[in-house]
Amino acid sequence: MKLSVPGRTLATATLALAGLLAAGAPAQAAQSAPSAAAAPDIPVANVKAHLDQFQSIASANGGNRAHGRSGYRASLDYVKAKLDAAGYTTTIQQFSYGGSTGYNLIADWPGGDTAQTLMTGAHLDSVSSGAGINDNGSGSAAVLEAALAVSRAQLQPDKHLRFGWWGAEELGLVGSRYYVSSLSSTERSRIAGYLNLDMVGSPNAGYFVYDDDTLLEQTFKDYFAGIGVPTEIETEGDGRSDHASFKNVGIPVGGLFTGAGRTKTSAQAQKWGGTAGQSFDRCYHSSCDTTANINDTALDRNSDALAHALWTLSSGTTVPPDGDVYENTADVSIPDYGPAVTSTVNVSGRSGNAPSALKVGVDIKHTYRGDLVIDLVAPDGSTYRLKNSSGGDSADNVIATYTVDASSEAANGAWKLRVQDVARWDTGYIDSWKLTF
Ligand code: DTR
Ligand code: CA
Ligand code: ZN
Ligand code: ZN
Repeated sequence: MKLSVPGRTLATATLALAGLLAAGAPAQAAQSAPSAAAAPDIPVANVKAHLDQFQSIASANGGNRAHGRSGYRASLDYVKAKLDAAGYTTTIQQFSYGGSTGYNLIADWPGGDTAQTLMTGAHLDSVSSGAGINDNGSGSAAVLEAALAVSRAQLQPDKHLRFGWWGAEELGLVGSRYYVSSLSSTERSRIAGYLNLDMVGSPNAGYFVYDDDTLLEQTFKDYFAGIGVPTEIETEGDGRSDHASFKNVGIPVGGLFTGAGRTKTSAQAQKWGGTAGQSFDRCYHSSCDTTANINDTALDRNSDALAHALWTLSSGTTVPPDGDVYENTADVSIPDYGPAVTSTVNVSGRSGNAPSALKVGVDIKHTYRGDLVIDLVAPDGSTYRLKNSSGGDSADNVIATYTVDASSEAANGAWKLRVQDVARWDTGYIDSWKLTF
């Protein structure tokens, strides 16, 4: 157990993101973003010009931009050249998959606090059956144009901005997983958030916002509310694009999506226009996913929403909120379908009671996390339920920060995290947990 001054731990990074939006804002407006300079409009014509280039590249390289094919590397070289000319520091990361060489492109905008990096990304590869202009030329082009807008503005944000274009997403998030796995835990904790754009120009568009990190979600929703466009929570996305690679290691994620093969309902057509009973993108993973398969309005709105998020989230102080962290990093194995286990954090030297917003950062590696019941047990034995079991939650790992009103509890004493696996077959362990006062 160690007392660590708020540094770059995951929980702190999450809180720092909270702090980012709250810091500098009056206490009563804790959720409002600090006054950031307004983002510029992203000219959709510029985004479409990148799509034209991706289309030409596909046409000149066997009709696609897939992993392992010449069209992918040509797409990456195009994006890299634009960024190099705009003053970015670019890096090509190479990996192997399926007998072919894959590539990620990473671009850093010089300046800003690298201990609080805001990252944005999109997969650059297509499926082998087509040019992949909506999936995911649209996301790649929108992220590229937002990065170029940062350069045009010579933005000097408080946070460091990093952008990524991923290889081999269509084969299973291969490139983004490779990138994240190449980071040390310290490097991961320096990424305060990751924004993902995958399919943001669907012809029969919906306006979906990822519902992972609350602050990132709200930032995007605020933008769309500001232009009078209703949004829905992205429900089919968990694990379905590159944000999952970041979320799986506890990095706060957000993103935008205009829909793939699912069908638009009548209610959705009422609020968004388009055609009910038709899929959002009838050319999903098909050869007809060309520049003719783009809804310009959707592409424009999502590009502008990304610029809004970048300008908003990258400003604000880098000082994480006050607080002392008490942590236990010892692994504790959780018996399958067995008795509860506990991990203890001893708090001492504090006066009075614990806060009404005690942060409980939890990092549990466990397959099928729906098996798990998680409680915080105060020194006097009072129990606070953090997570119930859930038969439908088949995702892995519980990497989360819970907020508990512990104001009726004395601060000092032995606090315990109690975890029980209440269903058979899946196993795991408490990796670490922490209290932030
Ligand atoms: N897997 C993505 C398309 C996709 C399907 N559902 C979602 C939800 C959120 C983002 C992307 C997607 C692909 O084919 O690249
Ligand atoms: Ca625009
Ligand atoms: Zn995609
Ligand atoms: Zn796809």
